[in-house]
Amino acid sequence: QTRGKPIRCRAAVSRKAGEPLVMEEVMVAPPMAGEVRIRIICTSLCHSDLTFWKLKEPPACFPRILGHEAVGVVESVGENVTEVAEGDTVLPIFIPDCGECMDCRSEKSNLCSKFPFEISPWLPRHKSSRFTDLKGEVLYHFLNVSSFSEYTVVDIDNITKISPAIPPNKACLFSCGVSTGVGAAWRTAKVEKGSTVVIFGLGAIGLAAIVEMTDGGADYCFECVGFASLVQDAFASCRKGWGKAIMVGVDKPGAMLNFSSVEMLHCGKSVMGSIYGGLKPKSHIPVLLQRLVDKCASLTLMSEPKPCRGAHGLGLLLSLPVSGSASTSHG
Ligand code: CXF
Ligand code: ZN
Repeated sequence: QTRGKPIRCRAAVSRKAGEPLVMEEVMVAPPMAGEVRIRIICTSLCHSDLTFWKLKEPPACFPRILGHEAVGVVESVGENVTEVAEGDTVLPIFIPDCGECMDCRSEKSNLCSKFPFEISPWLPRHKSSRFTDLKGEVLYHFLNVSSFSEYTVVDIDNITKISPAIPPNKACLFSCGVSTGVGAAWRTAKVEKGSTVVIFGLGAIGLAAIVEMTDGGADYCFECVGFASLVQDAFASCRKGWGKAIMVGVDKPGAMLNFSSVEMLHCGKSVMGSIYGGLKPKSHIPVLLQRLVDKCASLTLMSEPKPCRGAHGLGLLLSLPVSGSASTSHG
């Protein structure tokens, strides 16, 4: 029985920019009001983890527990949490969905204004950390999730309940990469059947954004790598009159876009930003997961391979190269 008590468990701690993560024991405090403590059963690596692992300037901060693509099981809930209960399977998602603010109630936005998205070292509601190392030093959170730990604490507004029947190694990718790509096509660009589409960067996000590819100036051009300069190429590849370049990849904080104002004015094209593909975590993710279930049922894909679990999965992940040619979900 761990409810209400601190949990001692293993985590992969990022102590210094660009240096190997350190597997160590950490303390995870019980959830405060509006929060949920979850046992991570599967986590994957997104390119944004690498970006913030390598970054030396703020908003980078260390020591930190990275990781934001994950599936977990609720271990305990804080006061006022009724949406999930102990034992539920959940997908932590880095953008909040409070369901009450003007933006969460609007179909046009996924940018909650109760907890505006920021790269913060804290959990959003109480602006504090639930992690300490065994010396009592605070460990910072990452993207409201911090999944490179056997247990983590996440705000209820950053949690979507999912069916335990979906293999965690597949559901996990909906926490960020795959949803971001699918959402960019579905919710941000609203690509119609018959449109021409170009994807710059065919990683998990780019692949998830595909409709079809044709030659010529395209109706929609998605930048999925995270190079500001490539957004200009995407913009240049758009059809005049109505073409849209959609920014999906994440460049370093501070990277600037450079467009000729005349070109912008005369061409009738637009550039759009898209975080989490414009998806609303609590309403759109169940729809996407149901599509996965339907598709996999017809393709008999759901039964293999076995999901990676807990520390074994984490260990496996950490044994992979994390620089150079490593394949990650944005890249
Ligand atoms: C990113 C979006 C921009 C801030 C960091 C996280 N999304 C997912 O990796
Ligand atoms: Zn991500």
